[in-house]
Amino acid sequence: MGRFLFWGLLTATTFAQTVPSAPNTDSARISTAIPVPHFEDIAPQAGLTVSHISSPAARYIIESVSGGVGLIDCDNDGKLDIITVNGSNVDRYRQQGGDPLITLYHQDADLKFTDITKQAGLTRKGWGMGVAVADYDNDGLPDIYVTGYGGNVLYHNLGNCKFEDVTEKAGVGGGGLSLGAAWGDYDRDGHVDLFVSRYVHVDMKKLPELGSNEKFCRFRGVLVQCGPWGLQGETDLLYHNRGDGTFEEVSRKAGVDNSHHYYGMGVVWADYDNDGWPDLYVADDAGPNYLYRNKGNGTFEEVGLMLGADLSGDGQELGSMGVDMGDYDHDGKLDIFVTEFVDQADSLYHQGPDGFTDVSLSSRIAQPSRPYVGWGTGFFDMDNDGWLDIFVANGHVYPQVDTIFRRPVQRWPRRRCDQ
Ligand SMILES: [Ca+2]
Ligand SMILES: [Ca+2]
Ligand SMILES: [Ca+2]
Ligand SMILES: [Ca+2]
Repeated sequence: MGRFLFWGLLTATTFAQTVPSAPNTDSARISTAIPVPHFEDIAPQAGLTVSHISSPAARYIIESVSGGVGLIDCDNDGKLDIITVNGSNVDRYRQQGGDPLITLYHQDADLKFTDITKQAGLTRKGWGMGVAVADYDNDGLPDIYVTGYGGNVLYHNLGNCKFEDVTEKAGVGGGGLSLGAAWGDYDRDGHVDLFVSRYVHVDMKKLPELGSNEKFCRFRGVLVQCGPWGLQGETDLLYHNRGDGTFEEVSRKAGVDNSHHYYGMGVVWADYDNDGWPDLYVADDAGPNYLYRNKGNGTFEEVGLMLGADLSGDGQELGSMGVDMGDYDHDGKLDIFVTEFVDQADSLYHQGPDGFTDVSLSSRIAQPSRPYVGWGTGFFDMDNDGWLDIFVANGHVYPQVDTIFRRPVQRWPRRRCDQ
């Protein structure tokens, strides 16, 4: 999701000059040596103007998640179109069943986009969370899968950016609070399959009120939303594509159903062991992550624990959100990057001969990532030098933290000067 957010809303323009001299620190010396590409936010003038619907107060955990972005060439004109996920909030969901799950922008000439959501038939309402694009029926037209609260949606592309809601027929409605989705042909039968991660159980009629529990609804002494600790986690879903427009939910049979009920977030398919079978990584919030090795017979085994790709380098369960895989050091083995909660270093799992090692400290990723809650992410080569870079979209789940961060952040430099 992060990768799509990045490419969808920002366009590289020029390369900046070398950064001026800075204090004598290691990080400063590195930044002076490497020219950094500049990016310009062109979303408003490009017509990408539909507001994301959310609740700034984030009174409930469901109000602190949502907001994927996807790219699709919905009419095969050679130019990418943009899908944004809209979100909702508790009041709107209760009163009107939420909001249209997504907005589809068609790319016209000169980098201008037009909102074609309605004429495209993408009108299902709910509470959108994520989006994944693939041609599930091999007709040459990319289709759209949207995750959300209260039911997911599969939109079949009819051509010319017109879509039909085929969720019921395909049997991929899911339910609960679904967040991540990733398409991958795990059994290599030529029909792409679909994995969906789900987060916590949410009952809209019985939401735990902000600050209502001393243990689970406080952050650094401040009353905040409740969860995910103390809430029931949902299972995950794997839909096998039958090739006739319908799917079978096989997560339990395949061994990827998340029987521990961890809080599922970002997901990615990739063949980490280069055996030709796509494997699966699931980032779980506040718990161990899963690395599922594809055994090639329709089933998977969890190897994240054995290979050292499930916890931080010092064995801590982290609040994992986004994930991507890429071979950042060109040794022929895929590595894993995972974004984490505030006060936790984002994880960079380097794959060696005997498994994975969290190298977030030695790679200098740890320090800049600790102050933030990391969300969507992606490996990409921002300056075309052949080496993968990493983008992270940061945010927070507790708007109330502003009240506790404001003073210490402002006072810190003054205290140093006084010494
Ligand atoms: Ca299709
Ligand atoms: Ca398949
Ligand atoms: Ca594999
Ligand atoms: Ca590597």
